[in-house]
Amino acid sequence: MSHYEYATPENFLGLEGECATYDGAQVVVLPIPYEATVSFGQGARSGPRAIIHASRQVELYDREFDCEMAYDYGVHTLPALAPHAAGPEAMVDAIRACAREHLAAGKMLVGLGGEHSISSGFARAIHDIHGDFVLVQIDAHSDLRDSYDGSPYSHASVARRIADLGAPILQFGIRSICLEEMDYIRATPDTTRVWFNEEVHAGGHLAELSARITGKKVFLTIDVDGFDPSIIPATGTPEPHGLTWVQVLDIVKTVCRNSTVVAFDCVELAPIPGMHASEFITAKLVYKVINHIMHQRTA
Ligand SMILES: [Mn+2]
Repeated sequence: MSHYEYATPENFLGLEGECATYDGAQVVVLPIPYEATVSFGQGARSGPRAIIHASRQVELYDREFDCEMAYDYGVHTLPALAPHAAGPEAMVDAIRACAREHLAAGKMLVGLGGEHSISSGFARAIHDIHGDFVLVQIDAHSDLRDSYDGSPYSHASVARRIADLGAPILQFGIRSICLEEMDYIRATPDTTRVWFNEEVHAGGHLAELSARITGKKVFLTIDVDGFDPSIIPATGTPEPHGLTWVQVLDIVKTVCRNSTVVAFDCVELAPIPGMHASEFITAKLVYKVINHIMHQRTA
């Protein structure tokens, strides 16, 4: 057997043993390579596989917590959820049914997209299992159109579909928006709060974020295009003047310290062949976010 080359398992972080089994893991990663309603650059369907592959090279030791945290909480990676041929609404239902099963089992659920419409399925499952929750969204786009390209389940309408569930919507880094969305934001100031990119760059947003989520359940969704494209260029609709690594993590830390994060997803990575920085940075981000969530859960 020693003649055979050793290969790290093709799961999130490349974990082996008890901590990678379903029963032995508190965190479950669900890859959703779904891409049907994208408007511009293609490739989000390759996102989950690229993130998982890159994650095997992410250092498990996290200096911030002074331990190899993944071994403490355990991470099980599920097989990828197959795209539903009947269209976006059927896909949302399929994601909802799958997510509900793992939330009901008490797992911290992590979705890897895929296009942003997958978050609608997660949100419905969270609503089914946990009831009221707040959406915290990091994104270049507010995704608040009532429909886009004729579909209410488009990735460009995902936040609106989640608002339909009664969830307050808190958004950070928005810098591409249409008039319909601006009108909606102005009409719903109590339930929709948007910090545009220049407001995040100016600072001062964390105190209000904290006040709006304290004691509540949160669904955290990170569209990688929320980052500046100089950090993560591999996404379908990159926008300039995005958030930095530190700005995103400050928002994540504030969310984790002041609320209970019940699910998290990371979407819209569209890998550029031969340019692996984006998937590695995304993999590191996902591990970092999980560490903050699980640190708070076990504190
Ligand atoms: Mn976006």
